[in-house]
Amino acid sequence: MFWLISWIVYLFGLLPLGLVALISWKKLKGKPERTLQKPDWKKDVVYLFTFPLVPSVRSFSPFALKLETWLRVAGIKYEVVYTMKFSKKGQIPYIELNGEEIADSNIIIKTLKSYFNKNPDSQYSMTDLSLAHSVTSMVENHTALTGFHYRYGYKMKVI
Ligand SMILES: N[C@@H](CCC(=O)N[C@@H](CS)C(=O)NCC(=O)O)C(=O)O
Repeated sequence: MFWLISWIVYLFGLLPLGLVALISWKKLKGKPERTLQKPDWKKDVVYLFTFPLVPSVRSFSPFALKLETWLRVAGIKYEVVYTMKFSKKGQIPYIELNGEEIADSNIIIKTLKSYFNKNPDSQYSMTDLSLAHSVTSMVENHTALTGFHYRYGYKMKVI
């Protein structure tokens, strides 16, 4: 083993060993634990984390707009917390419910439907729900990206 290390050092210098040491140290150290944004939460209140308000629309995040609208339609008690801090998945919106962070609007809706036993879609047929699923998928995974490209690619002022 020692001869291998000395040959590596001889051929490449200390750089590869330094890199291996750095990667191992980072892996051993692990990720810093995330702390709750709302440590003083109340039971069964949904804390919705979203971008701060802008003058022209309720939210400039389409996903946050969808989620907040769904919360209102479902009649679930929620509080909005404006933030620029992203979720553990690196996105906004996300919620904290009873001290637990849940990210991704679709996962949040699915979780809340089952936790609060609320389903505003219950009167729709399987055909309607399938169509809605396809349209949501198309809009969120494709159309929205075109909008983001327009907004950030062409319209965002470079500071
Ligand atoms: N699938 C996610 C998408 C959320 C999303 O893309 N949010 C945007 C803001 S509107 C974001 O956080 N983008 C940052 C990134 O993806 O790095 C959801 O439904 O919540």
